[in-house]
Amino acid sequence: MMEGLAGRAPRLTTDLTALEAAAGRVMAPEAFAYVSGTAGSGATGRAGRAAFEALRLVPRMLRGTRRADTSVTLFGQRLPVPVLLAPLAAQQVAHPEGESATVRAAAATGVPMVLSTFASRTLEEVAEAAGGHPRWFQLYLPSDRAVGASLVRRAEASGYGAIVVTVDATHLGFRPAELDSGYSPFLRGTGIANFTSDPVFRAGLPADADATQAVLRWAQISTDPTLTWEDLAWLRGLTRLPLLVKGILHPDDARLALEHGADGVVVSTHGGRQLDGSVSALESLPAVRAAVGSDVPVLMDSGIRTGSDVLKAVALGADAVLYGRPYVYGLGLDGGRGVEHVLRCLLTDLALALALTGCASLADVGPHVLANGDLR
Ligand code: FMN
Repeated sequence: MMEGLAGRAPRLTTDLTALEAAAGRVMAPEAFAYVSGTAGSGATGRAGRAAFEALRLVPRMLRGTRRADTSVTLFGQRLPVPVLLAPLAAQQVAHPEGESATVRAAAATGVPMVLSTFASRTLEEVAEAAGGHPRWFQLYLPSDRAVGASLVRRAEASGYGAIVVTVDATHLGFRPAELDSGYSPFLRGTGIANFTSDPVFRAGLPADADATQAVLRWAQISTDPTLTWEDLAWLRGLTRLPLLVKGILHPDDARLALEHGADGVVVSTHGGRQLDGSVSALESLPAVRAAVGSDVPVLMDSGIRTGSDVLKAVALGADAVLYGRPYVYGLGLDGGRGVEHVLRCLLTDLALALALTGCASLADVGPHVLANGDLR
């Protein structure tokens, strides 16, 4: 970030609105529509941003902090920042290297990656590209449970540090931008690599199955609208890895997740891609935190764009956040270098936001950093 002061402009803009617009100019129109799209009227996507913008931080002065400590410990693992990359499917729509480029950028910045079940690279390929860098595996539990169990076993064998089971997309949201373009990366075979490489999935196909048959089988079994909390308990029995449930918005669902074996929850609207007109994740966060108590890890996503947003989420009870679309725009613009650029911007911005609110570390962040109309 000193380069700007040295008179060198960055290759990519540091302004996220401009970055999204630039990605829209270079990515294939249908790919950009897939990544940027939201459900229905877009109300949930807008509410996600509005919730952050409605909160105000109160700057504090002369605390003598040279550089704030942004580290956090989750499941016994120390992370340099309270940020992980959100699982975003089918990243080859943005760049041919897809998730392999993303994870290398994640490793360069110290930010762990949560890899989607519907990644365009296999979880083993991404593990190799990651080296020893920490990463978690996001699971959509397939209706063919044997395939689900196989995915979990492979994630364990490849060194993924947690399973994040996503529960808010057992029915896919109504997404006009995707519907109107008539485009699905998956139906073109992008985003099903973890299935076509899976021995249990392949055993369910005829020996001479072609790519179309694999896609059709994937479409039949890859998700399950009949899932219940008992299935979560079953999943709990499969693995000793930390288990998080992603897509929680009601405090009772957070309690149910813990009762059925979860170790943590992710408060999320799926980036506004599921229920149109939903409560925002940030609005739900304090109630979810209160429901699970202070010791259970609570993460959140949907609408995080700046360092101040991360701070606001932490102030309302999040231990860490998942960062979504902007890094895929970086990937579309400049591959792994673009992802790294976007992450470095966020991390610099977060360190500054901490310092400017007078916090020496994340432990100092609480509701008091937010203006509540009473500054006495
Ligand atoms: N969430 C999952 O749990 N699994 C996925 O495979 C997945 N794929 C996504 C693909 C795209 C293109 C987008 C935009 C989101 C996806 N999500 C998925 C949701 C993200 O993990 C995250 O909740 C969301 O992007 C956060 O919102 P934001 O990007 O506006 O910050």
